[in-house]
Amino acid sequence: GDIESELRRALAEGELFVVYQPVVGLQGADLVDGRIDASAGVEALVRWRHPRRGLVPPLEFIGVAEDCGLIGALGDFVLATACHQFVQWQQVQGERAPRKLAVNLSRAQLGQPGWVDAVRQILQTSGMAPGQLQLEVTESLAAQDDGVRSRLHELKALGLTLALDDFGTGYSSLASLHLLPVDTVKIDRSFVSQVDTSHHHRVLIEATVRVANSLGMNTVAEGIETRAQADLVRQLGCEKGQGYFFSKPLAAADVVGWLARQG
Ligand code: G
Ligand code: G
Ligand code: MN
Ligand code: NA
Repeated sequence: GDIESELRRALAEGELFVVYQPVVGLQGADLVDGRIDASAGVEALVRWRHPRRGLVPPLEFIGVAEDCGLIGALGDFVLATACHQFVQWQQVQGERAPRKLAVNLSRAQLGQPGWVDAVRQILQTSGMAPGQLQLEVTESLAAQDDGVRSRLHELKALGLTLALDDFGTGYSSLASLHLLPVDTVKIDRSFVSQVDTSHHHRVLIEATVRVANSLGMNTVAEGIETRAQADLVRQLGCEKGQGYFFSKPLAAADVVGWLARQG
Protein backbone atom coordinates (compact mmCIF):
# COMPACT_ATOMS: atom_id res chain seq x y z
CA GLY A 1 0.00 0.00 0.00
CA ASP A 2 1.03 3.66 -0.03
CA ILE A 3 3.21 5.06 2.72
CA GLU A 4 0.26 6.73 4.44
CA SER A 5 -1.71 3.55 5.02
CA GLU A 6 1.53 1.75 5.85
CA LEU A 7 2.25 4.35 8.52
CA ARG A 8 -1.25 4.08 9.91
CA ARG A 9 -0.73 0.33 10.19
CA ALA A 10 2.76 0.77 11.66
CA LEU A 11 1.43 2.97 14.48
CA ALA A 12 -1.31 0.47 15.26
CA GLU A 13 0.98 -2.55 15.13
CA GLY A 14 3.84 -1.12 17.14
CA GLU A 15 6.46 -0.87 14.39
CA LEU A 16 7.50 2.60 15.58
CA PHE A 17 9.95 2.88 18.41
CA VAL A 18 12.17 5.48 20.02
CA VAL A 19 15.96 5.65 20.26
CA TYR A 20 17.91 7.98 22.52
CA GLN A 21 21.05 9.95 21.72
CA PRO A 22 23.12 11.05 24.71
CA VAL A 23 23.67 14.78 25.19
CA VAL A 24 26.80 15.41 27.26
CA GLY A 25 28.07 18.28 29.36
CA LEU A 26 31.23 19.78 27.82
CA GLN A 27 32.33 22.39 30.31
CA GLY A 28 34.56 20.77 32.87
CA ALA A 29 35.08 17.89 30.47
CA ASP A 30 38.50 16.37 29.91
CA LEU A 31 38.21 15.00 26.42
CA VAL A 32 41.67 13.44 26.42
CA ASP A 33 40.76 11.32 29.44
CA GLY A 34 37.28 10.90 27.99
CA ARG A 35 35.76 12.65 31.01
CA ILE A 36 32.44 14.24 30.17
CA ASP A 37 29.19 14.81 32.01
CA ALA A 38 27.48 11.82 30.48
CA SER A 39 24.22 12.06 32.38
CA ALA A 40 23.37 15.52 31.05
CA GLY A 41 20.50 14.17 28.98
CA VAL A 42 19.18 12.33 25.96
CA GLU A 43 17.31 13.30 22.79
CA ALA A 44 14.46 11.00 21.74
CA LEU A 45 14.40 10.15 18.02
CA VAL A 46 11.66 8.12 16.39
CA ARG A 47 12.39 5.04 14.25
CA TRP A 48 10.24 2.82 12.06
CA ARG A 49 11.13 -0.81 11.55
CA HIS A 50 9.13 -1.85 8.50
CA PRO A 51 8.69 -5.63 8.14
CA ARG A 52 9.97 -5.64 4.54
CA ARG A 53 11.71 -2.30 3.98
CA GLY A 54 13.72 -2.43 7.18
CA LEU A 55 14.49 0.84 8.94
CA VAL A 56 12.69 3.76 7.32
CA PRO A 57 14.38 7.10 8.13
CA PRO A 58 12.21 9.76 9.85
CA LEU A 59 12.77 12.17 6.98
CA GLU A 60 10.72 9.77 4.83
CA PHE A 61 7.72 9.60 7.13
CA ILE A 62 7.51 12.67 9.40
CA GLY A 63 6.45 14.87 6.48
CA VAL A 64 3.92 12.25 5.37
CA ALA A 65 2.54 12.06 8.91
CA GLU A 66 2.18 15.86 8.94
CA ASP A 67 0.36 15.91 5.61
CA CYS A 68 -2.07 13.10 6.37
CA GLY A 69 -2.96 14.03 9.94
CA LEU A 70 -1.09 11.21 11.64
CA ILE A 71 1.45 13.54 13.24
CA GLY A 72 -0.70 14.01 16.34
CA ALA A 73 -0.80 10.29 17.06
CA LEU A 74 2.87 9.86 16.11
CA GLY A 75 3.99 12.80 18.24
CA ASP A 76 1.94 11.66 21.22
CA PHE A 77 3.41 8.17 20.85
CA VAL A 78 6.99 9.49 20.88
CA LEU A 79 6.36 11.87 23.78
CA ALA A 80 4.51 9.31 25.91
CA THR A 81 7.05 6.55 25.19
CA ALA A 82 10.01 8.78 25.96
CA CYS A 83 8.49 10.23 29.14
CA HIS A 84 7.63 6.79 30.50
CA GLN A 85 11.11 5.52 29.64
CA PHE A 86 12.74 8.54 31.26
CA VAL A 87 10.78 8.08 34.51
CA GLN A 88 11.72 4.41 34.53
CA TRP A 89 15.42 5.31 34.22
CA GLN A 90 15.04 7.74 37.10
CA GLN A 91 13.37 5.12 39.29
CA VAL A 92 15.89 2.39 38.56
CA GLN A 93 19.11 4.39 38.17
CA GLY A 94 18.55 7.39 40.39
CA GLU A 95 21.57 9.69 40.23
CA ARG A 96 22.97 7.87 37.23
CA ALA A 97 19.92 8.29 35.02
CA PRO A 98 19.81 10.92 32.27
CA ARG A 99 18.80 14.25 33.81
CA LYS A 100 17.01 15.77 30.83
CA LEU A 101 14.82 14.48 28.03
CA ALA A 102 14.59 16.30 24.70
CA VAL A 103 11.76 15.50 22.26
CA ASN A 104 11.37 16.92 18.75
CA LEU A 105 8.20 18.80 17.91
CA SER A 106 6.87 19.13 14.42
CA ARG A 107 5.18 22.18 13.02
CA ALA A 108 1.83 20.42 12.62
CA GLN A 109 1.68 19.37 16.28
CA LEU A 110 1.72 22.95 17.50
CA GLY A 111 -1.26 23.78 15.31
CA GLN A 112 -3.44 21.01 16.71
CA PRO A 113 -6.18 22.25 19.01
CA GLY A 114 -5.96 20.67 22.43
CA TRP A 115 -2.41 19.57 21.97
CA VAL A 116 -1.05 21.48 24.97
CA ASP A 117 -3.60 19.59 27.07
CA ALA A 118 -2.34 16.32 25.60
CA VAL A 119 1.18 17.25 26.70
CA ARG A 120 -0.08 18.07 30.20
CA GLN A 121 -1.86 14.71 30.27
CA ILE A 122 1.25 12.80 29.21
CA LEU A 123 3.31 14.57 31.88
CA GLN A 124 0.76 13.58 34.49
CA THR A 125 0.27 9.94 33.54
CA SER A 126 4.01 9.33 33.13
CA GLY A 127 4.99 11.18 36.30
CA MET A 128 7.59 13.11 34.31
CA ALA A 129 8.83 16.25 36.05
CA PRO A 130 8.05 19.04 33.56
CA GLY A 131 11.35 20.77 34.33
CA GLN A 132 13.24 17.79 32.96
CA LEU A 133 11.46 17.84 29.61
CA GLN A 134 12.68 19.97 26.74
CA LEU A 135 10.72 20.26 23.50
CA GLU A 136 12.74 21.07 20.37
CA VAL A 137 11.28 23.34 17.74
CA THR A 138 12.87 24.50 14.52
CA GLU A 139 13.62 28.10 13.69
CA SER A 140 11.09 28.35 10.91
CA LEU A 141 8.44 27.05 13.26
CA ALA A 142 9.29 29.25 16.20
CA ALA A 143 9.57 32.41 14.16
CA GLN A 144 6.35 31.80 12.32
CA ASP A 145 3.72 34.00 13.89
CA ASP A 146 2.13 35.27 17.08
CA GLY A 147 -0.19 32.25 17.28
CA VAL A 148 2.74 29.88 17.35
CA ARG A 149 4.60 32.02 19.85
CA SER A 150 1.65 32.12 22.24
CA ARG A 151 1.37 28.34 21.92
CA LEU A 152 5.04 28.08 22.88
CA HIS A 153 4.36 30.26 25.93
CA GLU A 154 1.50 27.93 26.92
CA LEU A 155 3.92 25.01 26.78
CA LYS A 156 6.43 26.87 28.89
CA ALA A 157 3.68 27.57 31.41
CA LEU A 158 3.52 23.79 31.96
CA GLY A 159 7.01 24.11 33.41
CA LEU A 160 8.98 22.55 30.58
CA THR A 161 11.72 24.19 28.54
CA LEU A 162 12.12 24.80 24.81
CA ALA A 163 15.09 24.39 22.50
CA LEU A 164 15.61 25.95 19.11
CA ASP A 165 16.77 23.05 16.91
CA ASP A 166 19.00 23.22 13.81
CA PHE A 167 19.99 26.81 14.63
CA GLY A 168 21.74 28.52 11.75
CA THR A 169 19.93 26.73 8.95
CA GLY A 170 16.72 28.74 8.91
CA TYR A 171 15.76 32.30 8.21
CA SER A 172 15.87 33.79 11.64
CA SER A 173 19.09 35.16 12.97
CA LEU A 174 20.99 36.09 16.07
CA ALA A 175 19.18 39.40 15.94
CA SER A 176 15.78 37.76 16.41
CA LEU A 177 16.77 35.19 19.05
CA HIS A 178 15.41 37.43 21.80
CA LEU A 179 11.92 37.19 20.27
CA LEU A 180 11.70 33.47 20.89
CA PRO A 181 10.74 31.97 24.25
CA VAL A 182 13.50 29.37 24.10
CA ASP A 183 15.93 28.25 26.81
CA THR A 184 18.43 26.40 24.64
CA VAL A 185 19.93 26.95 21.21
CA LYS A 186 21.05 23.83 19.36
CA ILE A 187 23.74 24.78 16.88
CA ASP A 188 23.23 22.83 13.67
CA ARG A 189 25.73 20.18 12.68
CA SER A 190 26.48 21.95 9.40
CA PHE A 191 28.36 24.51 11.53
CA VAL A 192 29.89 22.03 13.93
CA SER A 193 31.18 19.80 11.14
CA GLN A 194 33.31 22.68 9.86
CA VAL A 195 34.42 24.15 13.17
CA ASP A 196 37.90 22.65 12.84
CA THR A 197 38.40 23.61 9.20
CA SER A 198 36.71 26.98 8.81
CA HIS A 199 37.50 30.18 10.67
CA HIS A 200 34.16 31.56 9.51
CA HIS A 201 32.21 28.74 11.19
CA ARG A 202 34.23 29.13 14.38
CA VAL A 203 33.35 32.82 14.52
CA LEU A 204 29.67 32.08 13.92
CA ILE A 205 29.55 29.52 16.72
CA GLU A 206 31.37 31.87 19.08
CA ALA A 207 28.92 34.68 18.28
CA THR A 208 25.93 32.36 18.72
CA VAL A 209 27.14 31.22 22.12
CA ARG A 210 27.78 34.79 23.22
CA VAL A 211 24.38 36.11 22.12
CA ALA A 212 22.54 33.07 23.49
CA ASN A 213 24.27 33.33 26.86
CA SER A 214 23.64 37.06 27.08
CA LEU A 215 19.93 36.27 26.64
CA GLY A 216 20.11 33.66 29.41
CA MET A 217 20.01 30.73 26.98
CA ASN A 218 22.40 27.82 26.92
CA THR A 219 23.81 26.07 23.86
CA VAL A 220 24.22 22.55 22.51
CA ALA A 221 26.58 21.74 19.63
CA GLU A 222 25.04 19.05 17.44
CA GLY A 223 26.68 16.51 15.19
CA ILE A 224 30.08 16.37 16.91
CA GLU A 225 31.99 13.58 15.16
CA THR A 226 35.61 14.11 16.24
CA ARG A 227 37.56 14.98 19.37
CA ALA A 228 38.91 18.08 17.61
CA GLN A 229 35.36 19.33 17.05
CA ALA A 230 34.38 18.52 20.63
CA ASP A 231 37.42 20.38 21.94
CA LEU A 232 36.78 23.44 19.80
CA VAL A 233 33.08 23.82 20.61
CA ARG A 234 33.94 23.41 24.29
CA GLN A 235 36.54 26.18 23.98
CA LEU A 236 34.01 28.33 22.15
CA GLY A 237 31.76 28.00 25.20
CA CYS A 238 29.08 25.48 24.20
CA GLU A 239 27.64 24.02 27.41
CA LYS A 240 26.64 20.71 25.90
CA GLY A 241 27.40 18.51 22.93
CA GLN A 242 25.85 15.69 21.00
CA GLY A 243 27.06 13.56 18.13
CA TYR A 244 28.59 10.31 16.97
CA PHE A 245 31.88 11.16 18.74
CA PHE A 246 30.07 10.59 22.04
CA SER A 247 27.38 8.17 20.95
CA LYS A 248 25.01 7.41 18.13
CA PRO A 249 21.32 7.18 19.06
CA LEU A 250 20.88 4.09 21.29
CA ALA A 251 18.13 1.60 21.92
CA ALA A 252 16.46 2.33 25.26
CA ALA A 253 17.97 -0.82 26.73
CA ASP A 254 21.52 0.33 25.87
CA VAL A 255 21.37 3.80 27.42
CA VAL A 256 22.04 2.76 31.01
CA GLY A 257 25.00 0.61 29.96
CA TRP A 258 26.46 3.48 27.94
CA LEU A 259 26.10 5.83 30.91
CA ALA A 260 27.79 3.37 33.23
CA ARG A 261 30.76 2.94 30.86
CA GLN A 262 31.46 6.70 30.89
CA GLY A 263 32.90 6.42 34.40
O1 G B 1 17.09 10.62 13.83
P1 G B 1 17.47 11.24 12.53
O2 G B 1 18.76 11.92 12.42
O3 G B 1 17.36 10.30 11.37
O4 G B 1 16.34 12.35 12.32
C1 G B 1 16.15 12.99 11.10
C2 G B 1 15.20 14.15 11.32
O5 G B 1 13.97 13.68 11.86
C3 G B 1 15.73 15.20 12.28
O6 G B 1 15.42 16.48 11.73
C4 G B 1 14.96 14.97 13.53
O7 G B 1 14.78 16.15 14.25
C5 G B 1 13.64 14.43 13.00
N1 G B 1 12.98 13.60 14.00
C6 G B 1 13.47 12.49 14.61
N2 G B 1 12.57 12.02 15.51
C7 G B 1 11.51 12.86 15.49
C8 G B 1 10.26 12.93 16.21
O8 G B 1 9.96 12.13 17.09
N3 G B 1 9.41 13.95 15.88
C9 G B 1 9.72 14.87 14.93
N4 G B 1 8.82 15.82 14.68
N5 G B 1 10.88 14.85 14.25
C10 G B 1 11.78 13.87 14.53
O1 G C 1 17.19 17.82 13.42
P1 G C 1 17.75 17.09 14.60
O2 G C 1 18.86 17.83 15.25
O3 G C 1 16.71 16.64 15.59
O4 G C 1 18.38 15.77 13.98
C1 G C 1 19.03 14.85 14.72
C2 G C 1 19.59 13.87 13.71
O5 G C 1 21.01 13.98 13.61
C3 G C 1 19.26 12.45 14.05
O6 G C 1 18.78 11.82 12.93
C4 G C 1 20.60 11.84 14.40
O7 G C 1 20.62 10.48 14.02
C5 G C 1 21.56 12.69 13.59
N1 G C 1 22.91 12.76 14.19
C6 G C 1 23.20 12.75 15.50
N2 G C 1 24.55 12.85 15.70
C7 G C 1 25.10 12.94 14.47
C8 G C 1 26.46 13.08 14.02
O8 G C 1 27.41 13.16 14.78
N3 G C 1 26.63 13.15 12.68
C9 G C 1 25.60 13.08 11.79
N4 G C 1 25.88 13.14 10.50
N5 G C 1 24.32 12.96 12.19
C10 G C 1 24.07 12.89 13.51
MN1 MN D 1 16.55 17.62 17.44
NA1 NA E 1 19.29 19.70 14.84
